[in-house]
Amino acid sequence: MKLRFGNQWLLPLLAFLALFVGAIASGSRSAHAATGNLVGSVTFAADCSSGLGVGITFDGTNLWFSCVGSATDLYKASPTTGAILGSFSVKGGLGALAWDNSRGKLWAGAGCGPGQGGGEIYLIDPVTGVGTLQFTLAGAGNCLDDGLAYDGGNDSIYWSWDGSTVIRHVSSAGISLPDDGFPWGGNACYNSGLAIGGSLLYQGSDGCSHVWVVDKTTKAAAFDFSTVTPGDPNFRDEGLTCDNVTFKSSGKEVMWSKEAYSPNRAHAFEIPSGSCAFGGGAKGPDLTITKDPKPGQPAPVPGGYYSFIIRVKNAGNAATPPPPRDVFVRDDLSLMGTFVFWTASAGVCTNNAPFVDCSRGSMAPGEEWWIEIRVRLPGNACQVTDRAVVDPFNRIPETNELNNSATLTVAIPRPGC
Ligand SMILES: [Ca+2]
Ligand SMILES: [Ca+2]
Repeated sequence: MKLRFGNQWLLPLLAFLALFVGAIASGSRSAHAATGNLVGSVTFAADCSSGLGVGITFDGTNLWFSCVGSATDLYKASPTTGAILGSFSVKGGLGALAWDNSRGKLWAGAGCGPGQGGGEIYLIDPVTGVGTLQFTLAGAGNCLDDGLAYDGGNDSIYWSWDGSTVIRHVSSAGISLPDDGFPWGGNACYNSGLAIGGSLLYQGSDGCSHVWVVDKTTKAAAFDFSTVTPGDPNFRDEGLTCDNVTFKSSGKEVMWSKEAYSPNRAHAFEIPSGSCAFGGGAKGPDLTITKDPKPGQPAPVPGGYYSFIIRVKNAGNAATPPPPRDVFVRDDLSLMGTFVFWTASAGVCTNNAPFVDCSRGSMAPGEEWWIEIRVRLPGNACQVTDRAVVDPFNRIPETNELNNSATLTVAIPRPGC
């Protein structure tokens, strides 16, 4: 937004009327012209004490919005009724918001709170409302950030300050990326809201009521659409957020766009299906593994039996791509002992000494798989060690390939060790 003052007294009535006009407009257009159709509107049950709030984001269930220069600067609200479900005093002022579905937290920019210069980027716990400064970006023109997007595809942040025509692109640690500082996609006004949840970057334009969409890598224009809202003539794009959930029953995915001035409200515009998942896009498959001694067994003795438990999890939360198939674990017993037996929550293990190879079918997001392996320990070792690897031949692409092995070392008390 460009900071300004406006006459807003007609807006409650006009926002109400917009629902009806928008519905008529949607119904009168062909299915081919769906992008940009007004799908829904919400007026939140609380205004900011300053009268200004630019941030909006969707966490998969609810909308969150922020307030500039206000003691209460963060609200959680229903996307359908606008009812307030939670409120927080985080920093005395917040700007743009972006839900991070990988971390389950909110990224937030500055909103003219005490001491803020405009470049501060916070990560906020949605339960406690505690916000922690992550880094501060240079280049802010004033104390307000009105554009922030989190890209779960590569754990990065897009940021543009109030009145900007360039967009910063940094890692989640604030490190400049190769395309950092690229020009925005619009041809008039300034960039305000930013949103991403796939390969496209959505860019709002305060003052021009238009959303420009570019390929995030090449920056080539993909499409654009108007957000001029009948019955709400002062409405402009300040914050943007993708929502592929709220209107799913009607087969629609939307971009919420938030107005800065009271009454606190947002309109939802249809976007192409699959083009922008909430929260920066879901996290794809990520197999993880741990290995621990089986609890409750006697202390290890030379030549005795010993059991350990391997736990594999698909830590991703993505419905697409499909869950990884043929998940495979190789456990190396060469420095551990001799195989005795296995048992598992799913799948089959085979003794291919010195390996135990275990395989099962697909693993849905969040699904866990445990394998218990029993060995006979050597009679002459002071300690044994064992390494298990999931997807050892890397046949499954994952968001993190570096967390696929676990090592267990067990000391065997005996004289001379
Ligand atoms: Ca992994
Ligand atoms: Ca892999």
